[in-house]
Amino acid sequence: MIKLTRTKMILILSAVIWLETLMVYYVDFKLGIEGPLQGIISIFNPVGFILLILSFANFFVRKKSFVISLMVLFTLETILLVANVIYYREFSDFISINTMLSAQKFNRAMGKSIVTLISPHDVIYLLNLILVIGLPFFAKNGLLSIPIRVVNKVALSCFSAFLVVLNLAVSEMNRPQLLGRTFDQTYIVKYLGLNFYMAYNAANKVNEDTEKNKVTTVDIDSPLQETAKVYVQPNKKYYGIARKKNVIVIHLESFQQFLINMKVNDQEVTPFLNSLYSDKNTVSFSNFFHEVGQGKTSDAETMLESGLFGLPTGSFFNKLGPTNTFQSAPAILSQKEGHESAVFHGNVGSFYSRNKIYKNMGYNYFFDQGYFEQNENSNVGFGLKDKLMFKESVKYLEKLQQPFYVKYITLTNHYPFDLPDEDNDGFVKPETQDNVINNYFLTAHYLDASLREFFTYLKESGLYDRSVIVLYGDHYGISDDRNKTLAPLLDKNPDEWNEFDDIQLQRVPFMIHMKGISGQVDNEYGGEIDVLPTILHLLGVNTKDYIQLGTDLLSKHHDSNVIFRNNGLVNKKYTVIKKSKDLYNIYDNENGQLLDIDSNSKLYKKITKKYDQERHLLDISDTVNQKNLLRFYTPVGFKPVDPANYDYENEEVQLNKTNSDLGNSSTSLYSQNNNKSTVSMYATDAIEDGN
Ligand code: GP9
Ligand code: MN
Repeated sequence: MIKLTRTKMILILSAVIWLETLMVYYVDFKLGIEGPLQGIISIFNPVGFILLILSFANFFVRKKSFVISLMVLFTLETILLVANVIYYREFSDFISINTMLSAQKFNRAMGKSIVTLISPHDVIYLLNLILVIGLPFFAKNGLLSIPIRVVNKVALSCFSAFLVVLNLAVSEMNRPQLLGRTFDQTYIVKYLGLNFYMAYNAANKVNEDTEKNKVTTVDIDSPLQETAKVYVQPNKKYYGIARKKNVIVIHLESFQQFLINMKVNDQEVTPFLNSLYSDKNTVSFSNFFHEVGQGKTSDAETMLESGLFGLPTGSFFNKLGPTNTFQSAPAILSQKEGHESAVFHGNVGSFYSRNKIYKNMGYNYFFDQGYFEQNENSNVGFGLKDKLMFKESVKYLEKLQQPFYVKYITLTNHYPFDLPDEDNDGFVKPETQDNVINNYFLTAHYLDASLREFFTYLKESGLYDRSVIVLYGDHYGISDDRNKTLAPLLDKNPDEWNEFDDIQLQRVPFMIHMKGISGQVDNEYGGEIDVLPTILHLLGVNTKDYIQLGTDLLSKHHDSNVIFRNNGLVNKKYTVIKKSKDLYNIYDNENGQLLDIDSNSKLYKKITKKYDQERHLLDISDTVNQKNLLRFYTPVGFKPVDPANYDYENEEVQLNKTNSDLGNSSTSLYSQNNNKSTVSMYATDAIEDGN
């Protein structure tokens, strides 16, 4: 009979959970582990936490207490693992504290016919049952009664904690801001392990709840009063001109305004967008800025859909989106104007918790990566190449009831801007010493070509005439630390580059394209927060009762102060950066020079007062979001969204059912085309498409 010491017992049981966790990672979960470093991290990430948890039993001196606590901890770890496996099989997601508390969903997975969710290798978990039952038996031998020396106990726990910290450090190196930006819970599990994810999720939940619980219904009063002051009257010339049209929003990933009309090696980088920019049917903005924080793409989405800002740190989508109340574009348009809504995106649906948030926003459909045909060449970076995403979307788009509100989130023009050679149609990249910059022009060029193909289809199929198409760049692609290398391509001197230039480069495109709109390049200053009221007014929806913090860009009363999430303000005349509590750098936009004025001067005081006033909008936004205040306020005529009404599985079946249920009254393009698909009208030169 083997004589086990306490330490050996803990190590053996930890090893069992560790190996089972690895089996779960590689057999049950789809973590998208790529490359050797991620592989190594994923193999070792469970160790620290498991040891830390099981070694807790060491702190019980009496043998009986030690054995019982070890049994309990080991059983808990097993339950956690098995429950996650079963839950994942149903939802492709991990258990969060919220799902445990909202019994409905949890029970759905746990209560689902066990046969459908069970897999042959689950038999291995029975081993744990045997171990637990056998534990008191092993305890009979003498050695387990010898308590571990205090130093050793502490050493084991410290060593485990050290492993957790080491894991965190290596992961942050491989994926900077892993926790700060909380891209995706899959990433947290892949890099930091399931236990870490559960603990992190629980800590966040406690944090959020303390914030939210401090709140009462009257807390909405002040944001309501303040946003009422923000609202501006729409411009009669534009109000309602897109009523009952389809809305196609195209999110241009990492696309900066400087690309528009730019030439590299005598070639236009984005010839199609250039033509659109000055088209007689496009209102284009030349002084439009992104306003995202760490949540980047998701912050842009937050502003455009909800009219509120992202958070000061992290992504609102991940942190609060899954549980917050929204009054956002898809629900407003569905309720006011009858739009059916959908999102198309080539990445997995769990990224930025989109698969949860879109339900809270009232999106009828979300077509993520899994809905698109893929092969070994179709993906790059985060997912499906744009040309294929657009093409693949059409079989769903044509079946949406019109008018529809759809959003396309492009992906290929994303850091590090990789594009296989065979996808290059002959574009010659610039040759700076920074390959990221060089490649950026190539992927932007590719994105441009994918848009041309999509527009051609829209025209072919007739959708074009019935749609307003909104395009915007979500945020920078070239980060500030690369701007000096970029400068010569923009005909700027890198030695003179400064913070003023960095801010000016945060311009991104914003274009509204619609047949019959009186097109022009509008030099008004604005930012992403202004898009929602602008679009809603074009569609003839009154925004007065909504808590939205931007102002209609087409209104004569538009507020042209643009505030950045983490510092800075730009308006028609000045660019202001706060350096410390009472020190502001104020630049004159006309010449880029620092204003040489005394901090006691009237002008300085006026500008800095305005700065603080405008930035107060961020505080209002944070209060509304962090306290989830929209749950206490429902605008007149708006029905709160029930996320349970939306299901993003088997969406093709849902679409077909709606089309056939509606019969002759179906307004989808497909129905209008006598139930004939328009997919063959889509032409792409993407090589993966067999061309
Ligand atoms: C991921 C994509 C990129 O799905 O939207 O997000 P980003 O890294 O730009 O925030
Ligand atoms: Mn982005």
